[in-house]
Amino acid sequence: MKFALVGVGGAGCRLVDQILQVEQGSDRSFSGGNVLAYDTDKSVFETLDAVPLDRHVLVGDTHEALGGTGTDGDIDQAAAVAQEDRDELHREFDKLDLHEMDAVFVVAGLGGGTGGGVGPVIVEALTSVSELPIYVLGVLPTKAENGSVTLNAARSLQSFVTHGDNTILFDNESWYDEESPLAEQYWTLNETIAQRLLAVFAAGERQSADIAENRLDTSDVMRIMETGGVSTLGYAETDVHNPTTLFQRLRALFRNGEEDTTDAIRIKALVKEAAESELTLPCDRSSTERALVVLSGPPHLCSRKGFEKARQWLEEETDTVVVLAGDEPRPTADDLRVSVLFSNVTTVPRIEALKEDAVLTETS
Ligand SMILES: Nc1nc2c(ncn2[C@@H]2O[C@H](COP(=O)(O)OP(=O)(O)OP(=O)(O)O)[C@@H](O)[C@H]2O)c(=O)[nH]1
Ligand SMILES: [Mg+2]
Repeated sequence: MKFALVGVGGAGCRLVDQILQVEQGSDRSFSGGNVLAYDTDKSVFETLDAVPLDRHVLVGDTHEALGGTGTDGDIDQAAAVAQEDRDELHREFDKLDLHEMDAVFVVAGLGGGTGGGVGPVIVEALTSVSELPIYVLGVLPTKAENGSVTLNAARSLQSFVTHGDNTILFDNESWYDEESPLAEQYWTLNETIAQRLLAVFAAGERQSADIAENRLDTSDVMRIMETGGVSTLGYAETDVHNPTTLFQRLRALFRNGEEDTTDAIRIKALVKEAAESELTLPCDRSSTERALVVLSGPPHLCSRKGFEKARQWLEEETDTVVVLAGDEPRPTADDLRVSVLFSNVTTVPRIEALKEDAVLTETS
């Protein structure tokens, strides 16, 4: 899938930069450089390595209260400034070649003043100028952050889900290490987020792609995402032996049914591992509306039989009839990777807790 990336606020800009770095270091082309980075704090732009200068958009610098130094968590002020400067913010969309894209990802930290306040305004604006699905990649804060961060996250989550076509969440709380400061872990956390997002949404965008047996179509991914609501990603990988000599390849090609069955069992086990892995947003998997499985690895392992078994298992496990699967063959790979997207999950303890904490903060 081809998608434009629009980062908003510190977390959003850093994540877009991280994803772009991965793209530039790979043989994939998914954003093709169609990126924008919006922030009210100009110091963030200095920390970006991959997003080019002409894509840095400073928001609200002419407003006295902001002046290019950020909102300090003030979500209302950020939203008001974004509404006022709407036309200027929209003009930047012209830099994106949206005709070449399948979707747009707006990326933001939901607890931030800028991410949570300016982010939804940008999502809304994009939906009004483009027919493309506008997806959100959002980061939830940790419990240890102050009350206003929680309140921002609870409020902005509601706006993002209302205006965006689907919101994929990553929960810092379940991924960060309490023993060290959160900000020191941003890079590691962002690496995980980028890896998981790209394993699903950039599959099939390899320039030297082989013909896949069960090709993952962009329309399949979009169909899964069509549910709206909140979504989460799982991932698992394992090392495999990839036959590289001609003899080994021929043997793999003409192998008997027994080996095929072994592969099918392996694939099913790995899909199970991915589905039961720590999700970007922990949830009750059976509350998902639709699911997608992406298998990436040596072509001989992307067997149809394995796929069907894995798909059936997931169908039973999540109690949903809409489970799609696709593969991404990587001829020289010596690992097998499985990614799972659970779309529109509705039993999410972290979101319930966030809402309760927000009510407590508001009333205290
Ligand atoms: N995973 C991850 N989380 C981040 C990162 N930066 C910030 N966060 C989280 O996102 C929340 C919002 O932080 P920022 O994105 O810096 O805030 P902002 O959108 O710039 O908003 P203001 O600075 O308040 O105007 C924080 O409370 C953290 O929980 C990051 O790089 N990675
Ligand atoms: Mg900031």
